[in-house]
Formats: sequence, C-alpha cells, structure tokens
Amino acid sequence: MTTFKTLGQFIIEKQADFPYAKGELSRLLRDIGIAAKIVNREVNKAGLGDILGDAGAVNVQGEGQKKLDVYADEQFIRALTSGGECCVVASEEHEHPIYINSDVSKNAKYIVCIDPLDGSSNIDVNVSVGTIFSIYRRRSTGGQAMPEDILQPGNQQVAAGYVVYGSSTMLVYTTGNGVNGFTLDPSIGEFCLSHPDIRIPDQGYIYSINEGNYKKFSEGIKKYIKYCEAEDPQTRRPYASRYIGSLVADIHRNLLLGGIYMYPHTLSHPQGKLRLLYECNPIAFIVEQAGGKATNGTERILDLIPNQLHQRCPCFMGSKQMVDMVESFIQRVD
Ligand code: AHM
Ligand code: MG
Repeated sequence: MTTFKTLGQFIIEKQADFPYAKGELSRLLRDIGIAAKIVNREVNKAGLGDILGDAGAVNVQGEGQKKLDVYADEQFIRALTSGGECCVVASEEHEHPIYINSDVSKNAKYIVCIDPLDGSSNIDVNVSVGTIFSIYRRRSTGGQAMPEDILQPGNQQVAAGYVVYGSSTMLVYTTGNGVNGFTLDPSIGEFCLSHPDIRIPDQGYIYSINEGNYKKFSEGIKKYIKYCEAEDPQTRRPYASRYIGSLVADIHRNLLLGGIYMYPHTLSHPQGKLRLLYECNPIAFIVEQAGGKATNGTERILDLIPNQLHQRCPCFMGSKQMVDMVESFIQRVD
C-alpha cells in the first residue's frame, strides 16, 4: 500500500520542530490550503456557468477584474478573516489593506499579502493560473496593526507559497527551511506531499520572458536574449524559450527543470510589471529556499525596502548561474 502525507499532517509534523510554536502559523497555512481548495473547485469548472469573463470592475492597478479574480479574493479573505491568526490582509485586488478588527484577529500575530488569482487573463482560455501568498510577523504589539507591519522587506517573510491550478493543482510553500510541494488528490480532497525538498538546478536551459516587449528592453537584456538564442553546444545553447504568461506556472516549471524567469523594466514600465509585495517577494523567497537566486538586476529582491503597497519591481529569478549571467549583461551594458 502506498503511504502518503497530507498537507495537514506535514504542517503538524513541522510544527514539532519548533517546541515553542503555538500553532498559529500552522493554522494560518491550513486556512490558506482550505481556501485554495474552494478556489480550485471554481477554477476547474470555469467553462461552465457564469464565472468566466469580466466582473465589470477595475482593480487598483487599473486592470479589469475577472469574475474569478473577485471570487478568489473573497474566498481567501473570508478564510483569513474567520481563521483568527491574521490581523491584516493586503490583497492585490484592494487599494488599501484590510484590517481585521474582530476581537480574536486584531491582536493576531500575522500579516498576509496575497495575489488571489495571478495570471487571470489566462482563465478564459483554460491556461494555468495561480495564487501567491506571503506571511509576515507583525512588528507592533497588540491593537490595530500599523502600516510598517505591512511594508516589511521580503527577508522578513516567515512563510510564502503559491498554488498552481494546472493540469493538476499543487500547493508549494516554504517556511524558510526548504521548499515542499503538495498535489491535490481530488478523490480525497487533500493536498498530499508529492515534491519533498524541491531544489532548482544551478544551471538551467530555459529562459522565460515576454519577447514581444523586445524593442522596449534595455541593451543589457537584449544582449542576454541574444546570448540565450546563440548556438553553442558546450553550454547547451540555444536555450529553450518557454513563456506561459502566468507567473506561477512559469516559475513552477523553471523551479522543477531549471531556468530563468524575467520581467525587466521597459521604457514604458520603468519598474517592470510585477508587484513587489504580492509576486516578487514570495516567489523570491521560494526560489532562494530552493537554492536559486532572485534579483531586480542589481539587488537581491528580498532586501528591497518597500514604500508602497502596490509597488512594482523588475525581476530575474531562477537558476543561480543564469541569474548571475543576466546580471553580468545588465551591469556591462546598462
Ligand atoms: P496579473 O497579476 O494581473 O494576473 O498579472 C501578472 C501576470 C503574471 O502572471 C505574468 O507573468 C505576467 O503578468 C505576464 O505579463 P505579460 O502579459 O506582460 O507578459
Ligand atoms: Mg498578479
């Protein structure tokens, strides 16, 4: 008989490594896992009923919200609000942080930053989407949390993870002690440990970037792309170009196979497209914990000090040697 370990069992086992832990973080992760299963159910039947398409509203980034964006946002906020372990949620879908002021939650220890449904422009065409989350310990003690509790650098994350709603649904997370992946077994409705201790190869052979923006890239990035495309059997080039346009799916593939994901600044987007708090920091934490590297081209993403909730950040994340190489191109030319 095959034995398996559920996400719940794994979290409890890991908690035993911290004898003074009171179980709050474990409960928070469990709540996120439950909300992910609910969102998964809707994503999976997205072609049916009235859940595809635009919700008719525009979020804080000025982007049209999809119905599933709104649904996923509601589910995660509901789970975090009723769970009692989180005092503030910052969601990519909301202009302002959501302070949870119930008696149990307002003194809670944790802050959650979340992109409830990333890559949502892919939903209507049945391409993988994801959820990305990041957990911080609050700095203030008791009472309503302060803005500085939310704007912490990524190196202060206590946990981060993503869910990829793909050909199977997976939850991958880290608490700073390696990265583990769980696949949802729909027959029992549980995430089961399928990818223990994920390590990204130091060198990969896949590069992922939206090459449609090529003309808007800086000289360094253009030269790096030419380097990836050049023929050189010794270094196994040309590398394969793979870009789904769904961050979680692109990162998940590169984490398992080795590769680099890039969303650089362009002339029109001087800070790139991805958001530091909801996308870059959690993915950077996971990539580093898997042995990879994540920078904005010159600095470690996790050391950047955020000054705005929705700020954007250029990013280069993945296999260490590939990120080192793109940085050397950026520094040589820019
Ligand atoms: P979203 O948060 O509005 O869904 O946008 C983020 C997505 C990422 O998943 C993806 O990597 C990127 O945007 C793709 O952008 P582009 O279409 O410019 O290549
Ligand atoms: Mg997003």
